[in-house]
Amino acid sequence: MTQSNVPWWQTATGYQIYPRSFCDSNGDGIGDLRGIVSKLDHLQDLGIGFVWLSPVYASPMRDNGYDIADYFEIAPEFGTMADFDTLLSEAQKRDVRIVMDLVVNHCSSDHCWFVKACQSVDCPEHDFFYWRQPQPDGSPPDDQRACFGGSAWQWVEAVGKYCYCHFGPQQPDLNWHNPALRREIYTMMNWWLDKGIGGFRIDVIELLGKDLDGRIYYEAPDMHRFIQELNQKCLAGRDVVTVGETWSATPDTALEYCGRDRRELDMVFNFNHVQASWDPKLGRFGPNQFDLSTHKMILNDWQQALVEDGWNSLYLSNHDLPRPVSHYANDEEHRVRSAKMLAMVHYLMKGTPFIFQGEEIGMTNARFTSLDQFRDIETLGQLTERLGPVGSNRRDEESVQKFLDGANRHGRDNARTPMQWTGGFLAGFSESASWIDINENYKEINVEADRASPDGVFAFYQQIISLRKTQPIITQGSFELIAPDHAAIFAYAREWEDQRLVVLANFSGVDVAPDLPALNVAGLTPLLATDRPNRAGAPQILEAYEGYAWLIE
Ligand code: TEU
Ligand code: CA
Repeated sequence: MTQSNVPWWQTATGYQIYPRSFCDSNGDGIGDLRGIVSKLDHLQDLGIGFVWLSPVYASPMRDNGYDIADYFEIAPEFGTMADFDTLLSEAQKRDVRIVMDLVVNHCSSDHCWFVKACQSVDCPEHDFFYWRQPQPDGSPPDDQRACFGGSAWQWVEAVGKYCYCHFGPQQPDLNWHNPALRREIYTMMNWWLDKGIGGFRIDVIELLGKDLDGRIYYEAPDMHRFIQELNQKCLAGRDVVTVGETWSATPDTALEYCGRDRRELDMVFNFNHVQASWDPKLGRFGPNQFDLSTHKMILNDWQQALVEDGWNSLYLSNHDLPRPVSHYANDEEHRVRSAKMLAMVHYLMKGTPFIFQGEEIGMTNARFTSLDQFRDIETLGQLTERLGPVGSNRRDEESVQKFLDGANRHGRDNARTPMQWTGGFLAGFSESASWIDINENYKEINVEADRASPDGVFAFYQQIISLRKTQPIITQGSFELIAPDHAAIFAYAREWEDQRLVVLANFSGVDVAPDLPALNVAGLTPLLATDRPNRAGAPQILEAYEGYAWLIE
C-alpha cells in the first residue's frame, strides 16, 4: 500500500484537547471553544490532522463533562452551538477534523431521561437505567464498588429501588439492552455526524451491555452486538474515525473490536501498558515503578497482534493519566530530551498517535502541596475513602503527605492543569484565576519559549508528525523488537519494501553502550535524533534518555 490509498486517519496525527484547561477566551478561568479557535494555528503548525475534543456538551461538570445532561447542547461555560460551528469550520479551513467524545455508557443524573425515570416507573425512560430491589435488610443488591468511591448502587427514594452507577453517584449507567435508548443514541450520533464532525472517541466502550446479574461488567456477551449495531446505524458509509476506550482489551481480543470484518471500530485505546504499573491489589496505580521490559513486551504484543489487520492507537498520556516525562522518564534535568525520546519511540511505531495537549512542549506533573488544590472527582473520592471526610482524625500530617505524594505521581489532575502558553500572567491561559492551579513551572515551560527554540520539543513533534505523512515505512512497515531483554534500551526495526528503519533509545539516566549487532551497519541515513542529529554512523554510546533513529535504504 502507498500513502494515498490508506485511510486518512492512518497518516494523520491526533491531538486531544481537554477544553477546560486549553485556553480561556473570556477571563472566567475556564477554557472554552473560542479559546480553542484562537489556538488553531498552533495545531496547524504542529501538523495534526484531527482533534479529539473531550466532552463539551451541557453538563453539571461533576466529572468535567463526562457526565452529560444534554447531548444536543454545548455547556454554557464552553460557549454556544454557534461557537462549536465556528470551531468546526475554522478547523476545516486548516485541514483539521474534530472528533467528538461520545459518553454513552452513562449520563448525568441531571439528564431529563433520568429525571423522568425517577418521577415515574411507567414512562419509557424509566427502563433507560438499571434498577434493582434492595436486599431484605435494605442494603444494595451486591457489593460492587463505584470507580469514584462508595457503592455502585445509589438508593433512589422516589423509586424505592437502587440504580446502578459505575463511576460516580451522579453518573447513572444507561441500559443498552433497551432498544428505545439505543435508538435515541443513534439519532444523536447521526445528528453530530451530519454536522460534519470527523468521528468519535467512545468512552468506556467495554461497559456497554453489561450483565449486572451475572456480574459481568466489562466486555459482556452483548457488547460486540451493540457496537456492530451502532456502526451499522451511524458509521457505515461515512468517512470518519472511531476509537473506543477499553481498559479490558488485550492483544488477544483487540481484533474483535477493530478487525476489518467486524464492522465495529477503527481502533481502540488499550491500557495494558498503563496497567503494568498498577497495583493489582488496589486495582489502580500503586507504588510500582515503571518497568521497561514489561513496557516493551506489551507494546510489542500489540504491534504484532495488529500487524495484518486492525490498527493501533499510540499514546503516552491523556486527561486521566500522569504526564509522560514525569511517569516514564525524567522531568527535571533531562526533561526536553525525555519528551523527545518518548515521542520518538512511541510514535514511530505502527499506528495513529494521539498527543495530549501540553505534551508537545513537555509539560510535567502538577506537584500540588495541599489537598484543596485537587479538583478531580476520582482523587477526591479516593481521599474520602482513605482518609475520611474533611475534619476526620485520619487526616494526620503523615497520611496527608502520603496521599499527596501518590496523587502527585498518579492522579488525573496532573494532566489537567492549564496549558502553559507563555511565561506571562497566568501562563497566558486566562485573565483571571484558573479553575485549577497552573503548574508553577510555567515561566520556564511554555509554548512561547519552547517554540522559540529549534531544539525544542515542539519542533521535534513537528518533525515526527511530518515524517508520518511522508515516510510509508512508519505507517505501513513491519515491526521487530531488538534486544527485548535489555534493561535500559528500547530498540526496534521497521521494514517496508527495501527500507529498514531502526529506532534506538536509552530509557535510563546514565550513559549506555548498547553493543547490539543490529547497530553494526554502514550507509545509514539519520532520520531523527533527540540530540546531535548530524552524528555519523549508529551511536556507540547513548547519553541519558537519548534517542536516535535512522533509515537504511
Ligand atoms: O475513563 C474510564 C476509566 O475507567 C477511568 O475512570 C479510569 O478508571 C481512571 O481514570 C484511572 O485513573 C473515562 C474517561 O476518560 C474519564 O475521564 C471519565 O471519568 C470516565 O470514563 C467516566 O466517564
Ligand atoms: Ca472561559
